[in-house]
Amino acid sequence: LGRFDWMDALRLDDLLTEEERMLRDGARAFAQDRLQPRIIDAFAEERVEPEIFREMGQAGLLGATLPEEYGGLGASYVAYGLIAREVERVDSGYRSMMSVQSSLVIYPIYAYGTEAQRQKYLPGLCSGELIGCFGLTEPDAGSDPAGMKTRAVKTDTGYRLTGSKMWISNSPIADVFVVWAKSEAHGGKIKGFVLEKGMKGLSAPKVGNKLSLRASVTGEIVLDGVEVGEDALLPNVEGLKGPFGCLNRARYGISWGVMGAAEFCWHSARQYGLDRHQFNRPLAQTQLFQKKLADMQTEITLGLHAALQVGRLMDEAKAAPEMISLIKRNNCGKALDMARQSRDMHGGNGISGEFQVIRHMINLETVNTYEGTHDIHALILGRAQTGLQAFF
Ligand code: TGC
Ligand code: FAD
Repeated sequence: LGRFDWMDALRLDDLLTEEERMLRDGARAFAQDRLQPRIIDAFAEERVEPEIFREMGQAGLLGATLPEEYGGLGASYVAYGLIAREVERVDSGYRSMMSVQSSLVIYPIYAYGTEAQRQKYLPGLCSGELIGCFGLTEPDAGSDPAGMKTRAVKTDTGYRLTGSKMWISNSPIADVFVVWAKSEAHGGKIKGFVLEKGMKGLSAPKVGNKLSLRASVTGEIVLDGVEVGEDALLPNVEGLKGPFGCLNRARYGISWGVMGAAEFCWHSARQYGLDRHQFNRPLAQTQLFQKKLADMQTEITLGLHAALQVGRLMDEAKAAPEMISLIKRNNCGKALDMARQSRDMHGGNGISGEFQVIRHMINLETVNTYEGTHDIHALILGRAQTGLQAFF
């Protein structure tokens, strides 16, 4: 008979390669040694620490799937997911910083950019010397990015961009801005542009009073007639499939990441139940407590194995966007439920920042919303099985 490891019920570990286990262990050590000691205060003080990008870069956590010649590790998408899980075990905001940089900035420059753009930006983005952001959402275009108003107009030397982006992770501290706009010169189709901090007409004010993801800064991108050269255009993609190609990767990473946050909440509830006694016995010796722990163990195990399967398919270039919607939606929704449950199992202590579960719970509200809300992914899956479009 096999051995049962309560923390790895279906032996995910056996399904990883030696290299993936090594990268996972390195990411775990980095996250626990460098990120965990800072997060309680950083969240409480809404403090963003840009130097984290350089530290992540040194640890090889940025652009890990990129070929080595551009600053990556040539790692698998499974390894990328394992990194996201370890970082988000500490905080969703830190994972956000990592995944925007890797999937939403490094990836489009690599996949859609010229060789000159790759050479110019990728090494600095992978080392964390440069910080990137991704501007798709607008004040009046969130779930429906096709409704964007940002425009690129052709000039003699390039393009003039006008519009505004809203809810953009990292934008107030970004050096590099990947911005999506409708381009007149391309028949009104959506095109990507790479902008740089300091360009005339470009600003990125911070969004204040954010009660979730407080360790990751969020801002606007204001484009007040920003003039760029032809070399700012990402030439190799047009239409919504440009930004969605990036989102597929980020959403996939999130499906692993949120399982890391959920694992933290599960382990914390288990330990709390063992330590705390009421009615002359540990809370963990009550049937209700054990049922909740069993539910968490089950959902996390299933969520991780589903993410692993999609990761393997991504590495074989066989993953469909609907598969990613399924795991992004399921894992975010389940992680949020588990964080709420864990908060409850900690009783009054559950609302204290010291026990950390309420921070995960509050963060997961954002993660369940960004990169396509829970309901938007339901509509993507509903369309895929009925053939009927229910968005409008
Ligand atoms: P639809 O007609 O479905 O598609 C339009 C074109 O796009 C292509 N496409 C995809 N391509 C690749 N991967 C995908 N996942 C794709 N989904 C669609 C599609 O093939 C088509 O191409 P073409 O060549 O035929 O034109 O478009 P729609 O307008 O009906 O879209 C509807 C909907 C709801 C599915 C879509 O707009 C959607 O997913 N909305 C959610 C928006 C979203 O996810 N925003 C994310 C913003 S970035 C962010 O949140 C970062 S937070 C990161 C952090 O801090 O960690
Ligand atoms: P809306 O689209 O207005 O949705 C509001 C509600 O209506 C949701 O419940 C939604 O599910 C529902 N809804 C919408 N349409 C339908 C429909 N057809 N049928 C049924 N229900 C519907 N964006 C970026 O581009 N880059 C970033 O880096 C980035 N970072 C973010 C960081 C944070 C902290 C946050 C909060 C958001 C970030 N976003 C970013 C934006 C994020 O992707 C959007 O918030 C998200 O896509 C939802 O858009 P919205 O907020 O406009 O909500």
